[in-house]
Amino acid sequence: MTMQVLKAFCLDSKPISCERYGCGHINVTYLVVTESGRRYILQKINNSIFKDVPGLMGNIAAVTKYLRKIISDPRGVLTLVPTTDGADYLQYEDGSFWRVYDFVEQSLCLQAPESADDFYQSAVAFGTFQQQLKDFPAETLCEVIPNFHNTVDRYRIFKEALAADVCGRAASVKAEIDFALAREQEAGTLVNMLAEGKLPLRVTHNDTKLNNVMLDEATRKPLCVIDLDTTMPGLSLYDFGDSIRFGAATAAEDEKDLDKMVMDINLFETYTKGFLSACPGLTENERDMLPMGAKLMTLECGVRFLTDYLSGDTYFRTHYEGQNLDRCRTQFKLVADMESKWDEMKRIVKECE
Ligand code: ADP
Ligand code: GN1
Ligand code: MG
Repeated sequence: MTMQVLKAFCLDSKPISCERYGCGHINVTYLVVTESGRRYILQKINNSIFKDVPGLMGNIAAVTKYLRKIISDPRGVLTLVPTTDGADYLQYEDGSFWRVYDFVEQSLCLQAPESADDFYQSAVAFGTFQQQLKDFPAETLCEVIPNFHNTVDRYRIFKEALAADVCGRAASVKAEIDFALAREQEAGTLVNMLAEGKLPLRVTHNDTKLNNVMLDEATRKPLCVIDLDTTMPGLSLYDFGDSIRFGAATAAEDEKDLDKMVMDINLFETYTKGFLSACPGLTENERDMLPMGAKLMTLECGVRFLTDYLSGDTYFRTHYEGQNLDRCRTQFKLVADMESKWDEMKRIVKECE
């Protein structure tokens, strides 16, 4: 079927192979090689997670077109290969959605940092993405997943799940519920600042993991960020915060031994330095709120895991009973750890000025 799909795209010559590729969790990715030896990435877009594929592809096309005008290196931005009809994606006869990108050659895509510098370079990559898009009209992009980081709305859904308590689990997780509720007011900080015009609406990536950055094989410096599916209007602090939540944590998201889970302050410093060096265009309020971004993205994620636990694990895939509760606990442990390191986090941000 993939060979049929490929016929609809303007490749340089006939495709001779098409094999599953990479370690992504969302889309189905293939490496395509043509007769000339040229390589492409073919992806079947996950339209059960992404309900509005035309909207999503419109975002990717607009953002990459904008970046293409300001970046000269061909590997510096993802390049969509058009269909023979001149479209950015194909809806195949069975209803599935497909797109093709030029393969980013001579690159590395790491699953985990091999050194602190790899983490630093991922910060540079996402900081650069933010900086390059600082004048892009973010409000013209569609909200691929509505209210994705609207922490206030996430609390509303959490409280609904708590009231419904469909699995009868609430009584056994009182400590976690109390932890979340004690921070409800603070959880609205960023959303409120956005509403009051104190933080600018930006283009955000929303999946700032290391394996969404392509590094130059020779220099190990960033070439571009990939996986633009969740690119939408948001706050710069969402991208910064989620990177810290995931990348500066010392244990896995579902670690049971909470003593192992803290925020590594050195990694916080490494990421902050990389992000700010690449993104000098942040406003003073944005810079001031970087620690808050880290804390609230972590709190929000913990609340989402707790909500899913209370609702019977319907959103996040689980591999064992109670995994979402374990995930919630690591996130709340990280939040508590950030609270204990708050002054240091603030100092690090100040020292980067
Ligand atoms: P998912 O949403 O499933 O994570 P990605 O768009 O991140 O999908 O792609 C999965 C993997 O495929 C990436 O981690 C990367 O290794 C590889 N990949 C994606 N796009 C390209 C590209 N244009 N050039 C080279 N490799 C790519
Ligand atoms: C999901 O798909 P993945 O694992 O990259 C989730 C993120 C959460 C993350 C927590 C679309 O990301 O928001 O932070 O799990 N993505 C979506 O592990 O809900
Ligand atoms: Mg990915």
